Amino acid sequence: MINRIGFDEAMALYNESDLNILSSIATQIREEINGKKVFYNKNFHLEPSNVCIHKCRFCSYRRGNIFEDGAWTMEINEIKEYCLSRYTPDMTEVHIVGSVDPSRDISYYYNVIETVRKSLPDYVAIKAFSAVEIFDMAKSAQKSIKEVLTDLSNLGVSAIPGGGAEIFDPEIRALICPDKCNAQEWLEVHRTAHSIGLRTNSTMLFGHLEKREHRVRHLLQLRELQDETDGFDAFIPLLFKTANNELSYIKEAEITEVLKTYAISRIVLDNIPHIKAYWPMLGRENSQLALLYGADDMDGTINDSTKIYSMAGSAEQKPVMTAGDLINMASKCGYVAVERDSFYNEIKK
Ligand code: V47
Repeated sequence: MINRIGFDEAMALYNESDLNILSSIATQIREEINGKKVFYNKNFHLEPSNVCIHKCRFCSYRRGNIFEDGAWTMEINEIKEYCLSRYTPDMTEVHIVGSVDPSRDISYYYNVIETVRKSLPDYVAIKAFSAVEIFDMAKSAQKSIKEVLTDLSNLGVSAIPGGGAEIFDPEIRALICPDKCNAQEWLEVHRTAHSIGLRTNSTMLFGHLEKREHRVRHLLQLRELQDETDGFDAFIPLLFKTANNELSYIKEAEITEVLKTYAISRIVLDNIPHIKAYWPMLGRENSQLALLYGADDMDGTINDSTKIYSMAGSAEQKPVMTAGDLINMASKCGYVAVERDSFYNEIKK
């Protein structure tokens, strides 16, 4: 690739360009890749448990055991009931991320997938388990990552969400999430998923203890893996939400910094086709702004099925959006909303 942006240039753009310039560069790139389209899907989330062995300092969702206030863990017989309570017939995806629950072994997670697969029509794609959960399943079952991913794929998983990447820099990672898989291990799970044909997403948690230079290096590491495998569909910049966690003393990043980070992500990640403005985290208006800074995807209708961001203080306490809402939001920004499936195929009515 000619004229690819490197670390120094990305830092110079980040530090020296004003918002207008970043918006226009990011918009030019997003329109070259995705035209005037803003993608969305019809989906719901399943969070089987929030009891977790890991103690990520940014997390407001985890509980240390089932007796703590706000803890939950679903039995297998509750999974089907939950799916049927959230699923509507036009949905095309269920997004499953929970925790690393010490009371569960790998057979539970396999059982969750089998149960979801049996509960929903075949055309609903299962996007399941973050790299951290998959890494820990393999470790505790003494299986290889490839074996676990192959088993999950055979049971019906067709994509992996982007969670758990946080920030790759080892020093910052040691401060915010010291006890879970490291950057190389996260990347290895995604590399292996790509090698067996699973599409995956990627993320970066920003606005905590990291600096811009750590973000740019994180983006470059994702870009390098994408050069190798071409298996990432989307990148989701995740803004650290500050309520109810051990890092609550940090002030939430200003919207100008958030938008700059979206634009820099779009500019650096020249090989990842989609940048997602995840509205349960950003809120509706800031998601619209992100569309003007390189984002081309708004995720989905959600149907009040995720608690990760409401527990961290997001304005979206019961995240529900209709397709009409998403279409209007895109159109007010000068874009055309397009319904997609989990693999960015357009759904034609
Ligand atoms: O890995 C946890 C983040 C992630 C907080 O793949 C927090 O389509 C901000 O990965 N403030 C899980 N972020 C969610 C995730 C995701 C979300 C939307 C779409 C996709 C996708 C993936 O949530 C975790 C962590 O980085 N997180 N706590 C917090 N207080």
